[in-house]
Amino acid sequence: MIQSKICEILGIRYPVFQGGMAWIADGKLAAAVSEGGGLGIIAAGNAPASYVREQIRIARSLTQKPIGVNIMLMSPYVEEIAALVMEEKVDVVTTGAGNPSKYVKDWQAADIKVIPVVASVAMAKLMTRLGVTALIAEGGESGGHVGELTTVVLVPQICDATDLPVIAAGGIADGRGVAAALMLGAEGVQLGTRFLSATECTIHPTYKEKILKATDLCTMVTGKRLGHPVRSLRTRFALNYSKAEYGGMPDEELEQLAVGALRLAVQEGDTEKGCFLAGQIAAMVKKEQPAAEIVKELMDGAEAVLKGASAWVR
Ligand code: TUI
Repeated sequence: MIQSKICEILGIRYPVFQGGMAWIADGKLAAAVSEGGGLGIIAAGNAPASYVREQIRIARSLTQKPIGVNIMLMSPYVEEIAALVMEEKVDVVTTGAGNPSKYVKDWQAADIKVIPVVASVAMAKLMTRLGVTALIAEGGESGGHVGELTTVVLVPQICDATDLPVIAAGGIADGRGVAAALMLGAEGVQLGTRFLSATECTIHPTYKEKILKATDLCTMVTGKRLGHPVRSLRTRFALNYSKAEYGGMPDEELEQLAVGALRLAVQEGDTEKGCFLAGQIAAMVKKEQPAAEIVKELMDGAEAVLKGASAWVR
């Protein structure tokens, strides 16, 4: 069985995090992953604090195991949610899309383990100085808001820059990806797209179907012009957005085009106006299955790969 320090630190069986996908990673999905031995993470996204509180309570009603909340630092509700996670005593906070420095001390004082996503070596060093618990190094293969570097390039550099445990994210679909991440120096992995196919994931059936039918070149990045590149499925919406982006649509109009697009995909399955966030591994998601089975399959797969690889060493 593969167990690393991060399992001990967090009190989890397998070093597998389920990514905090906005509007998708709710209390039900997070609880299922935690029950399966990984770390389930509720996404705050752009949702109000009341939604996040409700989801935390749902998760707590379904599992006694540790759960996390992902705070999207660009959210208009970030201050309220930063306070809420302390009131609700969540076990772990992960952050994304920015610098969480100003909240770290308070969270630590509340006994919350803080695990920020870092997209650069400079941010990894800064977070290490603040004494966070671990770091997530997320490469640009991931879905949603993406950084510049790929996982295979980012992870070893982050590992070299810190003594903290590093969790690799972006482009990981199965045991091979988990094994590769461990070989790069990571102690654990975070997956988002793979969990879209979980039985407990309550996205619109159209969203699930699109993931299950995806092929290798079916994601694209839009939003670079406004400074917020986002990877999603190559749908009518994404292609129209891209055309507008490179066709000179004014910034305010372009921003308007994306408002509510995520919710429309997740809740309505709207392929005309919805933005279906997905990572490059969408094509490797083959079937719907319980979250716990996904976690187990990832770790059994990694173990088999690592055992096989060690046989090459003379
Ligand atoms: O955050 C994500 N993925 C996301 S957030 C999101 S919602 C959104 N909606 C519209 C525009 C943008 C986002 C959908 N998917 N992943 C974690 C992540 N964090 N990736 C990259 C980063 C990151 C970027 C900059 C972390 C730190 C950072 O620091 C910048 C600074 O302040 O120095």
